Amino acid sequence: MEEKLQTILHERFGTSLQTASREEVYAALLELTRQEMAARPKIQGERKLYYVSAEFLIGKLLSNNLLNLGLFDEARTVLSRYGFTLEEIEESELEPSLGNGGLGRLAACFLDSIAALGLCGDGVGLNYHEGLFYQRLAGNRQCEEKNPWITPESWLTRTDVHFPVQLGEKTVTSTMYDIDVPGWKGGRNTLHLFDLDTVDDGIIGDGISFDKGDIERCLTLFLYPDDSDEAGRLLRVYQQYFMVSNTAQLILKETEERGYDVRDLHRHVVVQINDTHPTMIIPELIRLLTGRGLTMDEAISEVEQTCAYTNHTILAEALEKWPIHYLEQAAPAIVPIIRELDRRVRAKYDGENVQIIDKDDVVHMAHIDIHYGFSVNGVAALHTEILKRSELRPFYELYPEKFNNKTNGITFRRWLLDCNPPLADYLAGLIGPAFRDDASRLEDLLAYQYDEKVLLDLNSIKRQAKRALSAYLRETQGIELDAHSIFDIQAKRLHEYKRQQLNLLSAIYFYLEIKEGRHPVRPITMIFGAKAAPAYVIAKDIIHLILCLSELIDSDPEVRKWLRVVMVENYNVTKAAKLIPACDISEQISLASKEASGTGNMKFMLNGAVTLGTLDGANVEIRDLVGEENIAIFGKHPDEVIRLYDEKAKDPAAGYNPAEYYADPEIARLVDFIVDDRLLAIGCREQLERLHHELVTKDWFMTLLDLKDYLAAKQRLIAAYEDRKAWAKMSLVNIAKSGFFSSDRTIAEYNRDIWHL
Ligand code: 26Q
Repeated sequence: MEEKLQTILHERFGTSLQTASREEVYAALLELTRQEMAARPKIQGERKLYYVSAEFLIGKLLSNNLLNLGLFDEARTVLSRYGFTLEEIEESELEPSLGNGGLGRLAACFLDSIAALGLCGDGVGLNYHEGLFYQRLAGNRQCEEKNPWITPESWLTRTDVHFPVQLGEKTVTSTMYDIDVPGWKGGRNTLHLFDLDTVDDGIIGDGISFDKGDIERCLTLFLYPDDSDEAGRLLRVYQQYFMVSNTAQLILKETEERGYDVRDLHRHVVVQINDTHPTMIIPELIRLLTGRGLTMDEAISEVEQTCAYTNHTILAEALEKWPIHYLEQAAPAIVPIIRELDRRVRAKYDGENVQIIDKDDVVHMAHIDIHYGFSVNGVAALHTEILKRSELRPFYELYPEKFNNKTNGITFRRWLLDCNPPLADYLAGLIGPAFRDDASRLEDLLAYQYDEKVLLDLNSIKRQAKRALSAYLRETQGIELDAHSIFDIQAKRLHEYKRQQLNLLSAIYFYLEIKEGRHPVRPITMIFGAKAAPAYVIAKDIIHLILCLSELIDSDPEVRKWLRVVMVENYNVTKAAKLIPACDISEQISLASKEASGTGNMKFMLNGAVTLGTLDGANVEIRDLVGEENIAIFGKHPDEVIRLYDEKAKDPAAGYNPAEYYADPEIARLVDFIVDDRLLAIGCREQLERLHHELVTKDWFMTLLDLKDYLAAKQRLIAAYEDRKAWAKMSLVNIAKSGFFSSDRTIAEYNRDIWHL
């Protein structure tokens, strides 16, 4: 490798490893890695998977690709010979933030595992020019800025594949870009990202604003931060149709090129629809197949056996519904097909709640997927049960055989081997390297749970990671942390159901205790990482509170010795990889029944953090694996929460009422601090009062209901930290039991039950 790098550096920049800049070394490593990837065989198969997703949150690729190519250790050694680290070289790479959060990152982990297992499957999505906005923190607020990632030195390859797509009245011509997906020790698949040559980065104005009317110039400029931006909804439909029309045309073209008849599509192709965003692929495939001579019956039957749907949420507001006039405007070609699909459903079933087009002429995207797909899966055991029992119950009654669970997973290549080499290397020294290929072998670690030396080592690896994070935050944000304090981390999108506000009430509790002279046995560092959707008002108020509390504490020398509140700017995949190895307490505190799965919970566990969490999503499965004694569970049971919502649906005066909890002076003391003069002196009265009012009058996600139980659980966990050996044992058990959450296991299950590749 050293020689190859020298040659590239010499030929491209007339320099060498001795004299090159970090940027030049990055460019050379990128080129070398791209060459190595191109030399890997493409994974082939009689049956091919297309994983269609509006988001692929792939993150930086250099170290990850080197790892999968088996070049990671060599690269680290060669670089260190010339005084570089791989980490600092990778700083030259811009992160492709082509996703919002969990759903997009899951798609990226899945691509990694599909290739690792040698399965023939490509990802298909959109080539957003700007990733999810860059979050700048200023004036105790989030400011959104553009977040470009495409540079002349990137992983993208422009192809000569183009398709015509009818957008509204006009037909545009797409261009396909490819990114190689190298599998662990194996061949490669591809991520295909479609784009339009006419898109013009020059139309971006202040922050992330642009003219949404000019579709040809703005179509793939931005990834949508979620659906709370009213003005962007129509553009989002244009994007979705553009994505799936290209995907459908690619599928038919490749199937024919592979020598198969599209009349047999379902034997050679399976399409996994990642949430409802790619749903229009169903009518689009039907349209194209009828165009190729199949009858409507034949086309529908083929597509029904080809498409499978994954549901990622039970929050009603996140289930996509589009007024039919949006579709008429953006995707007129498929409207007649959607009407035909609706007609057929009406002929069979009369329940209003299972129709595709409702009485208000609104199209329910998930209903298309469930009627015209052969599989419907949830993403964690609890989530799938809730779908069957409540959210999708009428559909479960129609099609029980379609429903199945696939508990999410994460790729251990990125989330252990790549992000935490000290831990990975230590584990390899202890239990051998088998766990690198087969995550379930991490269980071999259990043999050491009473080994004092190992327990001490694990604690010192954690401390080393905490020091590394402190150094990083010092450089990037000028923040100094105490590596002997407890690192308590909540890193995920900001959303009321995830309840960052609950965590903040515990920060207020500790603050007030310290002010009254009762300090914790050891300092606590509370770290947040979270972006809020730009139009999500309360989420932004919560960020404001995090930042105001942080300022209040930092300016109080008496308190800051014992408590810190730190907000990491622009939380993304890169930041996650720095935070996760350094975490002691993993905050997974969503209102039970609301978090479909969570995947951050798995990443923290794998890196030895102990979970403080509710019985929600995959937390339930984490508890089942590690046992009650190795996790801190608190809060109301999901059944109880669902019951409270049901009561309120029947009678608005019944069910959960925050006022009843606010009447408790201990709770009021914490909540009222949000509008205490000390915070009002720092922050914005309007924002703080709005948040306070929301909590005491609405509190839709039942923060106050779980508050006391949460405080008690957190205090128990903090006390438990003082028995350093017992803590290390908990940490060890968490690492050892995390193998189940490898996305290799998840993908093997998708293949066994759904894809049959
Ligand atoms: C919907 C309509 C219009 C515009 C945008 C959207 C939209 C965009 C993104 C709706 C949902 C999303 C993202 C959802 C998501 O990330 N869900 C998470 O998926 C993870 C992977 O399965 C789970 O672990 C999380 O629990 C779930 O919240």
